[in-house]
Parts: sequence; structure tokens; C-alpha cells
Amino acid sequence: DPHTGAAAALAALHAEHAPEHLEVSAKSYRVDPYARPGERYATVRALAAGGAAAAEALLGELKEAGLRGMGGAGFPTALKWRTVRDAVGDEKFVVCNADESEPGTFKDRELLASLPHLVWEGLLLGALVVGARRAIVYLRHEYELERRVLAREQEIAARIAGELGVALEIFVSPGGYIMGEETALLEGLEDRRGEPRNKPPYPGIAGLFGQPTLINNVETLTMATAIAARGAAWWKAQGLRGCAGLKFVSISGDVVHPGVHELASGTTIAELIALAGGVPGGAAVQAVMPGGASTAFLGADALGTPLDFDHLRRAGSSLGSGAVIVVAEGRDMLELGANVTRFFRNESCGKCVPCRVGTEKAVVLLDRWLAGEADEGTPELLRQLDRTLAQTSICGLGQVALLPVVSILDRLPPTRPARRS
Ligand code: L3W
Ligand code: SF4
Repeated sequence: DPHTGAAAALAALHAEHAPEHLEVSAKSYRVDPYARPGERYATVRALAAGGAAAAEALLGELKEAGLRGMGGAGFPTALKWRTVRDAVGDEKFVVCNADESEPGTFKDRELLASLPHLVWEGLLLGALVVGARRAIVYLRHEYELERRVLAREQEIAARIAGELGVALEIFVSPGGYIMGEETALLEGLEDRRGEPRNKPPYPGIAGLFGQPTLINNVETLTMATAIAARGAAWWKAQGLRGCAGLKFVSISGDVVHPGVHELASGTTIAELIALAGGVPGGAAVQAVMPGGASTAFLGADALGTPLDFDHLRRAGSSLGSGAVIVVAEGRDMLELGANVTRFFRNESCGKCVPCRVGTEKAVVLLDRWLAGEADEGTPELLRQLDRTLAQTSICGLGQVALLPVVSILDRLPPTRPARRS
């Protein structure tokens, strides 16, 4: 069986190359609706047979499920699919954004490696609903092992895709964090320098080669497949504490076992930390970033917060790209904030001035502060820079670059005084 073969080959590849903590095992996941490989792609066949009525029914299920984008922004999936379905173009495209690069985020890697059939299936569902004839997985260039698994599964998916007139491709990203921003990604696909475009127009209206393009994160497509197979009611019932659905979350930082977990939405941060073996040496948690490096730090008082979009927003942060980073007591929060800011400074594409200059300015201020050379105005200057970048940067990188460091100023004030020593 080619599917079983893929799993075995992957296990062998990982045994040979992958770091131990990222080793992929033949786990079974709740999200996978299929008991046997032969059942896969059933939702695509049903959708193709059901025509427009089936497409409308699937959009209704996605809306009823309340599925939201899992790449960071949480945009309603049904609304995005509807936008592209209704958009007028010479042709349409669907793209799976698999350029996972947010620090702390490696849940899509696990999905690509372990459930590639659900990713292709979701992409094919999207193609049928919006009327696209080209479906592309845009893959992070470091994910070579996953590319091989995905390519093997592509051979299987292509049989049904071919019957439906949809061409499947894997495009390996040229590299760089910003290439995962959806419009920089489009520039890359068009063989141009990877800089974000101004939005609107959103890709759903004018995307690849100016045509309506559906772009979804790996996990969003995986979940769309599960909802197509089992329905919105099943999906919603998977959550806890009034939250709907399942969520893949990567956990890293100060935990005994960093890794990826398939959680019921609504699992608390503290419960996830316990699943990851707790903090080494039983140290107390000082802070967490609940959604990767683009999200605000929360203090230990927020450990009881359920992991879902609304609870984390109310707590003052975000589910982001599903990446909990744990910080134990004793770590220097200012150094951590400076580290995150340096990352965004380094990854800024430089297209717009506020982000290009503002991130560098913030790094200079933070480095001076770390060296004991800051004055009392430094925190306020950082806050002003954050407001400026949030309001004037053209893409998410610049808009959130200083959010983590400002959240430290607000919630975990550095012990170092911000004044000239
Ligand atoms: C049609 C409208 N479509 C918005 C679409 C838009 C996009 C999605 C969200 O990501 C996040 C940030 C960080 N008609 C629409 C529409 N759309 N209005 O909805 O759009 P938007 O602009 O809210 O966000 P975004 O720029 O796509 C910003 C996160 O991304 N981030 C990094 C993420 C990294 C990863 C990773 O490595 N896996 O995900 C950096 O900023 O959390 O919230 O598709 O087209 N009226
Ligand atoms: Fe480039 Fe930063 Fe502007 Fe985004 S905000 S386009 S990363 S310079």
C-alpha cells in the first residue's frame, strides 16, 4: 500500500536525519477521519459528484463549524472560500501556505509529515469550491523530509485531481521568513523578489497573476477536510469549555518535552505544559508566548487561559500560529524581548520605511538598555515606535514586530532600571 509505504519511508528518513525531539512516529490523530487509506479523498469525490449544491453545503458546514485561519490571523475560512468562489477572474488558483517560519511554530511540519493526505484533500476541496484548476503547496525550503512525503502523497492525490482537471504542484520557497506572508509568497510564485504587496486587494480578489486566489494554512486545510468528512457538529463537539474543534499546537522553550500536540480547543496553557512534561527542574513559569513570536507575552497569571482564539484575545494576546513558548522564572525578559525584536529587524524585507528603520531603532534602544545605557524615556520611545509601526507598516511583520517587547513593558516590567548608569 503506497500510504503505509510513505509512513514507513518517513519513519526511516527521520530516524536517519531528524533531531530526536522532532522525530515523527506513526501516531493516529483524531482529526483523521479515515480508518483505512483506501477511504481517503472520499470528500473530494462526493463534492465533485454533488456539483454546486454540494459546494454550497460544504461552505455551510465550514461556516457552522466556525473554522478560522490557523496561520495567525484567524480569518473565517468559509468567508474566504466564499470570497474566492464569488470572485470573477480568467482563472483561479488555490495555494497551501506551508512556509511555516514563525519562531516556536512547527505544528504544520507534523501535519505535512503525518497527515499529507488531509492537506492535499483540503486543497482539492478548496479548488473545487472556488473553481481553481491549479493547486500549489508552497513549502518551507528547510522541510525536505516533508517535501518527500508530500510528493509521494501527491502521486496518489493526482489520480483524482487529474480526473477533475486540477493540476497539483509543490513549490519550494526560496527561503526567508517574509516569504510566508501571503502576498510575498505570491511574488515568489511569480518569480519576483519576495516583498509583500499592499492590501487590499486581498489575494481572494486579486492574487496570483492578478487572479482570485485561495490561500490557506496547512492546518486550516487539514481541518476543512475533517469537517467535510464528519460535519460541523462533530467538529464543534471536539472542543472543551465551550470552545469548538481541534487544534495542533507546538510547545517549546522551558519544557521537558518540546513537541506537537493535537489538542481539544479550550485545553488550558497549564494543561499543555503538563503534557509537555512541565518545566525542567520543576521551576515556576514566568511567562508564555501563546501563539509564536508575533504574539504578546502573558504572565503566569494567565496559565489557566484556554487555548482558543477568543479566550486568548480576551487575555490580551493571540492564538497566532499555535505555538506556545514557555519562559521559566530566572530568564531575563528584557534580553528575550530584545532577541525577538532582533529577529524581526533581521527578517524585515525593508520595503517600507517604518518597519525597516523602526525595528533597527528599537534594537538600538534595547541594546543600550541591556548595556545599562538607556535613559528614562526609553520605555515610552519603544511604545511610540510600536504604535507607529502598527499603524504604518504594510504587512503583519512590521505591524506586530514590537508587540512582544511592549507586552513585556506592560506585564513583566524589566528589573533593570531604564536610566543611565
Ligand atoms: C477577503 C477581506 N479576504 C482579510 C484574508 C487575507 C488573509 C487572511 C488574514 O496575517 C498574522 C498575524 C501574525 N476579504 C479580507 C480577506 N482577508 N480581509 O484573511 O488577513 P490579515 O491581513 O488579517 O493577516 P495576515 O497578514 O494574513 C497576519 C501572523 O500572521 N504572522 C506570522 C505568521 C507566521 C506563520 C507561520 O510561520 N506558520 O503563520 C506575522 O504577522 O500572527 O496575526 O489571507 O487575505 N476583506
Ligand atoms: Fe517589509 Fe516590514 Fe514593510 Fe512588511 S512591514 S513589507 S516586512 S518592510
